[in-house]
Amino acid sequence: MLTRENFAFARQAGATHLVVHLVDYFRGAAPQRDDQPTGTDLGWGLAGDPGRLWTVDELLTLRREVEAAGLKLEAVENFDPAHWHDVLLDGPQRAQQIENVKTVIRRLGRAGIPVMGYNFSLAGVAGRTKGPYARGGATSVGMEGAYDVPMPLGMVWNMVYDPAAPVGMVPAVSSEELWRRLGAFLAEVLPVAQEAGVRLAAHPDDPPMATIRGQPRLVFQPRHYQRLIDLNPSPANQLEFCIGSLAEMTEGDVYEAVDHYSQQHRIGYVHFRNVRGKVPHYRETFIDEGDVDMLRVLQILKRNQFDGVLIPDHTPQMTCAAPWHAGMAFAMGYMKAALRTLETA
Ligand SMILES: [Mn+2]
Repeated sequence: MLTRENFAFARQAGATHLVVHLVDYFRGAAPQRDDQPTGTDLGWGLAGDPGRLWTVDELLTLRREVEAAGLKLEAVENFDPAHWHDVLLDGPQRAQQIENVKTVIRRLGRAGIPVMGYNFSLAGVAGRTKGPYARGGATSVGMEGAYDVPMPLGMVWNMVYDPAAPVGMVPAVSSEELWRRLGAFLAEVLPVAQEAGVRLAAHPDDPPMATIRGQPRLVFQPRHYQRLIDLNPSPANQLEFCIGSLAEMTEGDVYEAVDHYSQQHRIGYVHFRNVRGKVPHYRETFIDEGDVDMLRVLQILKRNQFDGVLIPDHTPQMTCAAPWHAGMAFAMGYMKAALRTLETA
């Protein structure tokens, strides 16, 4: 939640920058605030108001509040499905919704927010389970097998944008068709982003399966990030670089991927989290108990002069009065110490 108290918490935990979510993932759904959504076959909740885009005033007010807490507002993460569902689905409102996306990006630029994170995905972050997966039985998320239950009409990106949609299922499209949609989206939107001084940072598929809900995915192996970069040479075409998702992928090597993409200076910001296992069987862990040597990741980023923002992304919930906050504070403390180690190496 974007409250003054949480901004103070972030600053106290040693954060310098914030990446914020403006989409309410839980609207109309069972409350699970202050934790990652997992949801049901109907996804997380209802998408927002299709007729109301984030305003410059709202964004500026948010930026001022963040700055008043001693932080910088680095990025907004994720478009609202209500504003761009037909861009993803290539539906009848696509042209108008491309304009929505352009408007949001221009407004971010006017509000001085340099990065927009996005996830070009049909099924979205679906198919994960929740359980006592992390150290000491801490509640975390993971995957216990493929999830290809078809997606009902009116749904995309694991949210419902049209509760009155007719009964039926979203027809599956080919992987090539989804890449075509992404390419068209980037070609239309990146020039606007570049002019607005905003970089668009793409998250890989979470979970990184070839299909979820029978729909294709784009970036589910490390090499697919290169295909995305090569689609469009604009310097605004960047990556929301998720170490956890990369580690969950079945091919490649997470350290090689970090080296390869940080050398190209296309990383918008980093999701710095750890995981054990690979799809379709993995679990999100505390930052110091997963398969990834997080210090080695930092060393590679430093060697390649990455100077952007790292965020903890998600962490397991700790058993206490403030499970989310404790998890985040633990990750932040670890990150601060790891960065210090790097400075003195
Ligand atoms: Mn991530």
